[in-house]
Parts: sequence; structure tokens; C-alpha cells
Amino acid sequence: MGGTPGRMKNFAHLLMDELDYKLPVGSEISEITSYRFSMYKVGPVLSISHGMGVPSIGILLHEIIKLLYHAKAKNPVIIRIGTSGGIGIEPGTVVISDSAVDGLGNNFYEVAVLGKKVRRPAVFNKELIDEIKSCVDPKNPYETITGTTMCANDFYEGQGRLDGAICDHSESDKLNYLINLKGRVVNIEMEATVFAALTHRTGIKAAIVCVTFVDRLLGDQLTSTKEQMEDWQKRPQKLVAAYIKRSLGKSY
Ligand code: R2B
Ligand code: URA
Repeated sequence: MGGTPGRMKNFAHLLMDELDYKLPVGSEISEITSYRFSMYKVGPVLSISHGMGVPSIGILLHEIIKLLYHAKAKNPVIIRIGTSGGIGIEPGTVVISDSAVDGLGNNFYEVAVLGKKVRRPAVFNKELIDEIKSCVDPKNPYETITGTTMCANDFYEGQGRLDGAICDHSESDKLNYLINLKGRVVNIEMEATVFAALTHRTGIKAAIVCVTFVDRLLGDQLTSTKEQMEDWQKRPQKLVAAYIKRSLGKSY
């Protein structure tokens, strides 16, 4: 899964090529839409958009986990391919999350259930991280690293940006905050805690692979060209397609 319908459509097409997956003559891959999310199916792989932020992906995960259960899927694996802001790393770097913290540094997902706070540990599967890492092409002209991902509840203030519609902190407050995060957190996105928590709680192997679009120590805005960002977005897709290809073997 990944944030946007367009990325997940591209990923479905990339998988068809990578898996050499042939559709019956005259048919084409089409969107299985659920109104709010888009879904494509290539053999045993679902490529699904999840929208932005914890509540959006949380709802989708409940629905997909139920779907997998009713479909009697055996040993499903869920991977999010996303975008993020990096902390002191070169834009275009690929990050495989090995832990997730929220904006307060907690490595759990907290949800109010029946008026009470429930905390669910945000844990990733180490074996899956290693399997994905082992699919990295050593010829890549960019780095693929592992590290802690911070899951913010907002793109602007919640990530220390100065360029939202409102902002009550100064540039030096922002830099102090980000410099303090460096070394503990490698990238910031908006879904990691609930993703890790719901998959861990349901015993599903899961991972997050994000590219970074900007080094937040150097700025807030995504200033690269559209072409550059499209190229960067393909990096997690290629890595995850290589993992899928390797793990499916010829069983599709
Ligand atoms: C990364 O990018 C989106 C915000 O622009 C959000 O869904 C995320 O995690
Ligand atoms: N997504 C985020 O949440 N933050 C960024 O800086 C870039 C993408």
C-alpha cells in the first residue's frame, strides 16, 4: 500500500512487468474501487492506496486485514511504500523503518477506545526488514538505510515546518527540535505507528519503505522537480517489487 491512487496504479503496472504477469487477451488491469481508496490486483498482490495520516490508513488496515481473513489468505505480508522528509540524509535516500515513534517520541499507537486510552506497541518484523534489505541492488546510485521513523499527525506544525497556514514557533525553535531528533529519527512521515501497531497486533508481517523528498535540516519545502520526485518515488517501488518477485518465486 501507498498514499496515492496514482502511485498504486503505477506499482500495479510495474509488478505486471516485473512478474511478467499476463492478463487474458483483451482485458486490462482496472481499479477495484471502494470510493475512498483504490485497489488493483496483480496475481496474488493487492496494490492499495491508503490516503494521508493515521486515521486514514488505520481504517484501511482494519478493512484489508478483515478482507485477508475472509479470503483465507495464508501468511500475508503488508508493505507500505511511501514518501517522507529526511533528517540529515540526502534527498532520494530510501529508508526501511526498523521502529516507529509518534510526535512525542512514544513507540506505540494510542487510540481512545470506549473513552479510555489504549496503547498498542508499534513493532516491525525484523526478519522482513532483513529480507527486503537483501533485495537492494548494490548498483543503485543512492543509499538504502534502516532507522527509526517518526509518525507525525500533521505535515506542517506537527513536523516543525514554518510554512503552514499558521505557525507559532521560530526558525531556531524548529532547528533545535530537528537537530535534537537527528541521531534518533531518520525520517518523518504520517502513518508508521498505526501501521506497525495494527499489523503487529494481528500477527501480520509488515514493513515500511519510504523515499525521502527533502532534508528537513536544510528546508521545509519540496523544491525538486516533478520528474525528480517521480523518479525518487519509484525507488521504494522497485525494491518492494524485487522483494515480491523473489518471495513469490513462480507461484503466481
Ligand atoms: C507522506 O506524505 C504524505 C503527506 O504529504 C503522508 O501521507 C506521508 O506519510
Ligand atoms: N511526507 C511527509 O510527511 N513529510 C515530508 O517532509 C515529506 C513527505
